Amino acid sequence: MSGPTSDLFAEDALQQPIGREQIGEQSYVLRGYALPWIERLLPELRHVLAQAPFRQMVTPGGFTMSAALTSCGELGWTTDASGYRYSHLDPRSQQPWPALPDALRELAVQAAADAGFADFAPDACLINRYVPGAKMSLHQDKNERDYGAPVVSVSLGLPAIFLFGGHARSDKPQKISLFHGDVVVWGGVDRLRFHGVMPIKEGVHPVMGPQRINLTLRTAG
Ligand SMILES: O=C(O)CCC(=O)C(=O)O
Repeated sequence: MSGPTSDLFAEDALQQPIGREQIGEQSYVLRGYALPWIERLLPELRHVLAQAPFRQMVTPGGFTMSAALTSCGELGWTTDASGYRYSHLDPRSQQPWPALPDALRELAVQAAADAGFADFAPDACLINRYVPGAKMSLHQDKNERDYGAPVVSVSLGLPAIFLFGGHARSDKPQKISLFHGDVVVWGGVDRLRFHGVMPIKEGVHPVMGPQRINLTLRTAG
């Protein structure tokens, strides 16, 4: 191949690391792991978003989150003035959240198993949409009923710098670049580590456009 398209892919190939990187005792980045699922994943995602569109949510402290959110699965994570919680109904439509799609579940279960967590049974997938400038502050995932199951987090679209901290908010986080198709899995002794996302840089992803979408699967109920 020649011309600008092949150059673009050549640059991507140089930029995107491959394989499995250990980032904690029981935490891994699985580089490009979701790519073989993408063709099935994107129509599933469009179907979910048609039923439960992205919306801006407000924290209990009154701040509007810069990432827009929605969910699929039996339980969806929400936040408003009265707190953070999982609910069976989408508060906007008062309907159940869209079902967890098959390819997304398969991908998450297989990624968890490859990272050492057999029998992952996700019942909640939070979907975050970041436009350039949007971020996620350091936080712990603590609204799930038990912490035995890992968190599986799929990145699509624009690259991001993922912050992976320790068990105290003040612990200096590792800065990990995440690209389209990367999957991060953390659990076990690392399950409650602080994590977040730095502001997304301006850009247009060739498949996803000017945005990053993150799908985070958990066992919540
Ligand atoms: O967007 C990401 O990579 C992380 C999302 C996240 O931290 C969360 O949903 O709890």
